[in-house]
Amino acid sequence: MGLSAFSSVALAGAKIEITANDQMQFDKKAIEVPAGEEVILVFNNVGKLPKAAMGHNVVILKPDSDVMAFGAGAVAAAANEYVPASGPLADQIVAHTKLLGPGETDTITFTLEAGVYKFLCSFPGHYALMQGTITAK
Ligand SMILES: [Cu+2]
Repeated sequence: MGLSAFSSVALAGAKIEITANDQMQFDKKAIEVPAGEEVILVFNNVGKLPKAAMGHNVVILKPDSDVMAFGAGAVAAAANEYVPASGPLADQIVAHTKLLGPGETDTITFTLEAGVYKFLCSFPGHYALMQGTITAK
């Protein structure tokens, strides 16, 4: 049992929490997770502004994706809450949360091979500030 308790500490990165706020900021910019293991991501929008003005999501892109080009192109996917559903941009998506309004939470799970993944909020205009990296190793 001692070994198992130790293991759960070592794997604490398998559950991650990210918040976003009305200042267009994620609370984390660099996250590490274990490669090849299921990761639980809990995403909270702790802001107060309406979703139409300040909605947030977390979109995780494959390594080598161009986050700026993705953010610019995602504007065209308004009908799908700014997450492209098909085409070259959609092909870059590893996982994404729902677009959240104030006080909302979404939980997703995904598994990453070793690598450095970029994440962003794809709400129009947010990606310049709202991006970071998830390193799986
Ligand atoms: Cu946002």
